[in-house]
Amino acid sequence: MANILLTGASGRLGRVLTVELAKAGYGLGLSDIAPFPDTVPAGARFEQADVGDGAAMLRLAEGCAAIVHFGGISNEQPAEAVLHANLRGANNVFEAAKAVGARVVFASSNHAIGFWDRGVMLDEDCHQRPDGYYGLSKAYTELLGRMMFEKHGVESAHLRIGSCEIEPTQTRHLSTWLSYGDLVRLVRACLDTPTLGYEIVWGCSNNTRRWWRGASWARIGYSPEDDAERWADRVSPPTDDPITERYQGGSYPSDGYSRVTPGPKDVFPA
Ligand code: 15L
Repeated sequence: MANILLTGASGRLGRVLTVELAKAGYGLGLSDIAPFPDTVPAGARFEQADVGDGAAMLRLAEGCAAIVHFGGISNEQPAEAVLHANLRGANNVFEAAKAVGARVVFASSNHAIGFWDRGVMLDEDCHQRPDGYYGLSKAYTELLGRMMFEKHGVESAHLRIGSCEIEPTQTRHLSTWLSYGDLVRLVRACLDTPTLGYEIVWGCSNNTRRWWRGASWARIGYSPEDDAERWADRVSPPTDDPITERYQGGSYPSDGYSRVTPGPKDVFPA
């Protein structure tokens, strides 16, 4: 099986991927700015490194067929912090991929499109509508991947992950949930498909109430098996915040929101 570099290995999703990709037989190089909290699987190696360190990323990517990039900041934070970890980090990962001839599987996020109204069915090529600096960093990396593919032939998949949790706990999750099992199926599909090209991919399960049409799923061979609907009678009810409840990004659009009059619903055609 191919050698893979996994950034963000010490994070919640990185730890899930570490176990499952090792079990599936991929050769794993693991990296994170934080120490790895679990036992490193047999045959894998871990090196503590900052994704903002380009030389380290290049060294770690040597001999890898793919970089699964889950490193960086994973929630809304001040712009300066996001710029270093997520923009500089993404540049370093893509430069390393270009240098060693690897493909990139990137943990993008629904927050790249978080200002779309709920209930609007979106395709992968809808307008990016980031709901904060974090979402903006994901939108940037999606565009970085496009440039890297068109200019240098670097293949990449940008997984617009919804809510990857053990189980859905909020009403919004009935639309946005990605089960751990489907996360692993999704990443493996991106690693195993013979030709990846450049793809934006919705990172959700086969939720009855999802807002995202997965046209790219068939191209990469991803078949989600789970559906959040099973939890419909157990999730917490909607909040009383109209901004949170209006937009797909949930609490992120509402974080620091200072617009006086609500934005019109039809700024962009879906
Ligand atoms: C994300 O991108 C975050 O990393 C995660 O912590 C959740 O907030 C998720 O989005 C979500 O929208 O539920």
